[in-house]
Amino acid sequence: MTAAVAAVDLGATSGRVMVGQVGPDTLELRQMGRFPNGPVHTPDGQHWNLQQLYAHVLDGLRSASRWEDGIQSIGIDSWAVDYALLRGGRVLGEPFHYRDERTAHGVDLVHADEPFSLLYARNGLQFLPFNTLYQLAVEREAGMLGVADRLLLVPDLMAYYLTGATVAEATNASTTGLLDVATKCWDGELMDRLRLPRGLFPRIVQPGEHIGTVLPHVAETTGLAGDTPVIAVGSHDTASAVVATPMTEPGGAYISCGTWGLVGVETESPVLSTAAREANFTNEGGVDGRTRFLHNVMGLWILSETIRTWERDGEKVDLQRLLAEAAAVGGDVDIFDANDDVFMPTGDMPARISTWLAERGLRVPGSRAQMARCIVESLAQAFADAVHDAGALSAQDIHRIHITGGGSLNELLCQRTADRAGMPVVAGPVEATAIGNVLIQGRAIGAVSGSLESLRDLVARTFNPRVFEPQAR
Ligand code: LFR
Repeated sequence: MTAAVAAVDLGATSGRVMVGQVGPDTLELRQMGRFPNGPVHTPDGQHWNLQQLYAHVLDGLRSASRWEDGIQSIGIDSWAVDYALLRGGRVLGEPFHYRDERTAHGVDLVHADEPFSLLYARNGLQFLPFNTLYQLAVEREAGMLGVADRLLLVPDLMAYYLTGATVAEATNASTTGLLDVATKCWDGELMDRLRLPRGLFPRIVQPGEHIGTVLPHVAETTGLAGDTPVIAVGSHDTASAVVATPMTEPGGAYISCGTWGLVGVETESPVLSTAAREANFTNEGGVDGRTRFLHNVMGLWILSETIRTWERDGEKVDLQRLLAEAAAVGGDVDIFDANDDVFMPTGDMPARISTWLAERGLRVPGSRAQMARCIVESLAQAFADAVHDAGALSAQDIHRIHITGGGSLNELLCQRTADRAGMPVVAGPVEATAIGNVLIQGRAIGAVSGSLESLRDLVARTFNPRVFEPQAR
């Protein structure tokens, strides 16, 4: 049997709605709508415009139901950590964007109550200043937690808009810092210590569970059948991407490369060693109870924010041309540390890169092509280092790297990652996140069955990856 499902995949720079056809030998995706996303600045900081995203999602679902009458379910994934606060079902303002700098203060507040080493032992998460628990400390100080009675992470909020049900999907809940890494349940004791009301946090659901069926007005607006279920998938986009990474043999590491480069391996259980903590590796929840042992590298954000800076005055930069010119740059370029937090906020990226290099007596790129090359080389080195660390820290012998997401289309980045890591890079699929979303829905409705390994085997059979062999330069 082949089934049609709708995958809603919201990224930090764009969102899309796809129709997936899925069956034992079938896996096909068709894009129904793609729309831009990004921060919206208001006087109190940077937010997401989720009302607008929701309107785009409804449009995409309408196109999906016109394209294919038998849409059997909907799955939603997005970036992690961000949330809306609600009271009595009403959303209390648009969610903050994780790049909003208010989180720095939240870090001080939380670490005053619970030092990072103790937090790591409880939640297994790498330090990222925007993890939900730091954001919530700021909300607490602002008095918001006395008002709110519910917290919904972004994909859970979209599911609420579509169904009226309030749940917390497990893989994304694992990025809040408030899930016990051992039991995978909410850590009520930690919430008490941080003075976060336990009642804010909804029931946890696992990928594959039904969240609810679409509300009557959603069915009417989209043309979907009134009993169409919303099914929990790996609602953290990285969890969905890892599902669809064609790691069909042991020894593979993954890089889910979009705005971020999420570099790591899959493990059966968390790795909580001091070395893992010091290397800032995270243990996020994967589908089927797996652990995503990975490190966040800054990713294509550095390139896109550079281009945004260049385009500020209205000029348009052609990405393909820029990358071709970057590939043609002769000789070595000096590189920067793509893990340095200085590159995290929005703002003039080329200036930050130049300052970083100049302060260390390194060569500053003299042209845009050199700057692009310097960014790609810096990312490739950070990726290679993180792959090495992931293998060493998890005691896995890694000999192949899978790059999925938008980065898999960046040939220079794939080749230079292979060269710097000294192992082949298998590139694709580019839409791994949406494919992982489709696969978990497909399994929930019985169109496919089996373990993640057999789902990955289906990906490997239906998408042609491109292999970049390491070359000496
Ligand atoms: C990737 C991602 C990362 C998470 C970051 C912020 O889109 O979900 O996994 O660390 O965005 O949420």
